[in-house]
Amino acid sequence: MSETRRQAPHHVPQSSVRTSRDRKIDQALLTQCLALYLVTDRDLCPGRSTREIVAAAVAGGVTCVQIREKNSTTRAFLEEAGSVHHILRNTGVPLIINDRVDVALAVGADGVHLGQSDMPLFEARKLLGQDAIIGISAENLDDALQAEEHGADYIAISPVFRTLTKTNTALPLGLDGIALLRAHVSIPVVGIGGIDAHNAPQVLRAGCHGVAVVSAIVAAADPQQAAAELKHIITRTLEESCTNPPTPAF
Ligand code: TZP
Ligand code: MG
Repeated sequence: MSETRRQAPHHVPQSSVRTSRDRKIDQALLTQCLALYLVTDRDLCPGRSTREIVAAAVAGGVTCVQIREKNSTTRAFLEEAGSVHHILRNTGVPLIINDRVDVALAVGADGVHLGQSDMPLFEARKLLGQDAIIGISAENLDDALQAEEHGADYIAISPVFRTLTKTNTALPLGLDGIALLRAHVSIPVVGIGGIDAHNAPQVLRAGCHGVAVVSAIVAAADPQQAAAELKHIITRTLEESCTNPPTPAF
């Protein structure tokens, strides 16, 4: 894992998500990095490379990037992750690898994102160490409670709404599901699944610290503009929520 101190973009305080204390994740900073979380999908951007999409999305203001390669060879995944790592260097935007702890280690990514049938958190933590960011997809309250208990750094509530991007999802948890999970865990939570510029404010008002999107940026005609629009909406909604915090549910 590289110890490079990343230069934060304007929206992220000027320090690394990883700090030099015991547990190296700075949770407040990680929470900010989850505000607009891009998950890549090469099948949704024919004619454009994942690198181009990531560069445009970062210029538009995404605060975290996850490389998700479901149909690639290990070598192609490594190459993609390596070049995205290069793009993100000195931006303050963390690089997260979907599913593959080995790829994360090989490219020196900031962390991994694991689903319920991927490597268990405990094993991933053993391999990656205390200063890696590990996110877990939670499809219900039990998943979320277990993820927090086992030391996840954040949870992705998955899916919030119906989506065509991923076919093997659990039933959508909806806004009530966000409120329920958020009421029972104290680590940061992002929503994923069917989120776009129209419904992002509802997802944040229901209790998510950020939104994770695939098609809203990757499949947009202008990914930079799509990211910038989402970022603007998210920033405004989060600022409003600071003055009007959501009523705790359940
Ligand atoms: N995990 C749960 S839903 C999903 C993933 C990767 C896909 C979300 O895609 P979109 O296009 O933002 O609905
Ligand atoms: Mg997975």
